[in-house]
Amino acid sequence: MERALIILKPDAVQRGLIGPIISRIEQRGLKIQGLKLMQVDESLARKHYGEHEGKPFFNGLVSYITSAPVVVLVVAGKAGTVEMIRTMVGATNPAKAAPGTIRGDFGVEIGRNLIHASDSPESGERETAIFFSAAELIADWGRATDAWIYE
Ligand code: D4T
Repeated sequence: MERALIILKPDAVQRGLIGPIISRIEQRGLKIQGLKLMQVDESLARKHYGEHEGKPFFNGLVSYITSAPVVVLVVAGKAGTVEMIRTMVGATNPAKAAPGTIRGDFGVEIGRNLIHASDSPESGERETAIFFSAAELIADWGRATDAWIYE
């Protein structure tokens, strides 16, 4: 199993897109291991986006992600799941994201790109540990449909 941290950013929450976006994840057959509504503070935002510190869009990115509540999820599946989720999310710039992707169906501009998803299994583990305590995660719950999703 591998897992990704997903953030439904403030624009997704404000626009009432929590349900439609989470539906896509559920309908795909992926398993949710953690889920909560939270306010990201500046220090958490700077930690999460540390690789972008110093870039021209960094301050805007921090103020965007801290501007209103977000929904964070941990989503798991067999090997290849993190890449599958990135494909579902679409290109960073919604203006260039393919139709059928989350950003390509719901967004128009890079500074309001609705969703974050970890870019590798390693990032998935690192980011999960930043946003969730062990007690907030249920890693191994059995799902009645598992045998109908995985052979
Ligand atoms: P996140 O990290 O939010 O899932 O987005 P991506 O993984 O798809 O893209 P990223 O890390 O390269 O960028 C992080 C975040 O910064 C915003 N951004 C990025 C921006 O506002 N202007 C830019 O020029 C870039 C490259 C959008 C996503």
